[in-house]
Formats: sequence, C-alpha cells, structure tokens
Amino acid sequence: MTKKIVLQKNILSKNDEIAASLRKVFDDHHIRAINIMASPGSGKTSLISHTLNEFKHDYSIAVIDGDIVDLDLKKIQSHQVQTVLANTGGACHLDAVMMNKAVQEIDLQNVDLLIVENVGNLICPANFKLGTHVNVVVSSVPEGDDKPVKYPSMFKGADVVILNKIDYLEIEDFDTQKFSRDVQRINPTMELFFVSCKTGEGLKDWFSWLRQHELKQ
Ligand SMILES: Nc1nc2c(ncn2[C@@H]2O[C@H](COP(=O)(O)OP(=O)(O)OP(=O)(O)O)[C@@H](O)[C@H]2O)c(=O)[nH]1
Ligand SMILES: [Mg+2]
Repeated sequence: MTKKIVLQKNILSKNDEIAASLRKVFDDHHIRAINIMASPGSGKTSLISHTLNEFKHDYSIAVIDGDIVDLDLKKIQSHQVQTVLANTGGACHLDAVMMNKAVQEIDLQNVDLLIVENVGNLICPANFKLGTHVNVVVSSVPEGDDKPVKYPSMFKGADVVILNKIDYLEIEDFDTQKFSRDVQRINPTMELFFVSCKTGEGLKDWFSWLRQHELKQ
C-alpha cells in the first residue's frame, strides 16, 4: 500500500515538472491555455464550438482533443483552426506527457489561445496538470446538482465552472441555489456561469469573462 502511494506521488511530481515546462513554453509564446474538463457528454465540444465561433475571427486558436476517436476532432476541424488529437490510448485523462507530444504538433508562433478538451471524467483529470492557465469544469443539468459534493477535487481545482444544459431546468429536479452554494463553499473564488449550448443562453457571460481575463492583451 505504501509503495503504491509513493509510486503515485512520483508519477504526479514528474507530471507536475513537465506541466511546469509546458507552462513556460506557453508563456514564452504569449499563449493562454485552457483545460476543459467534465463528465462524458456534458457539453465540452459544444462549448468549444461556440467559443470558436465567437473568437476565431479575432484570435488564432488551437484545440487539443484528448480522446480515443476523432469524432469531436472532426467537429472542431470544421472551424478551420489548428487541431491535434491527443490519443490517450484508452486512459481516462490527459497527462503532461501526452500534452507535450500534442503541443509539439502545433505551430505555436501562430497561437493566441490553446483550448484542451480533456477526457470525459470527473476524477482523474483533476490530478494531472497540463501547464494550462485556466481550468474549466463543465457540469450539466441532467447530471444532477450533487456533482460538486461528489467530486470536490475536480471543483476545487477549477477556476471556472460552467453549468451547461440549463434548457433542461424546467424538466429536471435540479436545485441551482444548492449547486451554486456547494460550488462557492468548495472554492469561493470560482467563476460560475449558467449556459445552454443549445439555446445560446448565458454564453455571452462566458465570452466576456474569457475576453477580459485571458484575451485582453
Ligand atoms: N439540450 C441540450 N443539449 C446539449 C447542450 N449542450 C450540448 N448538448 C448535447 O449534448 C450532447 C453531448 O454534447 P458534447 O458537446 O458532445 O459533449 P462532450 O462533453 O464533448 O462529450 P464527450 O466528448 O463525449 O465527453 C450532444 O448531443 C449535444 O448536442 C445544451 O446546452 N442543451
Ligand atoms: Mg466532446
């Protein structure tokens, strides 16, 4: 048991080292990098598509898709931005080694914003830093309002939480006040946005935040 814990610590500290060198690469190239994490199907690719529609004409954007198939990649490629599939080979998260490999396929001279779609999972991605500046967690109404309480590590490490699929609020038994309270308790400095990638509601608040905090220079 102790050996297992030491091995896990070693793996994570090696990962942190590579993530720190990736962060330096991003900073040297004046790139802001965002790691989008969530359960499967909560709306990561949909959020990225809307974000690309909003910003791709004013900024140069690249997307790394952590996945085992290229379905999402093809959707993102339709936006004519640089894209890389970081094939996790079935692993439940991206790590800094996979990220490093994917980053080497990108022409960094021509990127202002790098968006990473992490593997759909609310546990493992929280432990593996990727050198990104901002961690975004997408939660969605059909998943239920208890996700912050059940997966606190994921929410604790987030800078932004986006509650997606608010078009389902009318038919779901989802308590938005409880969700907000729990998110605030776990991480009081977190930004919280309520959006629907289907209707577009709330997305402008996310865009404004991104513009002001990450794209202002
Ligand atoms: N009703 C509704 N459906 C949505 C919304 N956002 C996304 N969807 C749908 O939810 C499904 C999953 O959306 P994706 O954007 O592919 O989710 P994802 O998190 O990228 O999924 P994985 O990559 O498979 O983990 C798709 O059928 C979307 O059309 C929303 O706000 N409301
Ligand atoms: Mg996706």
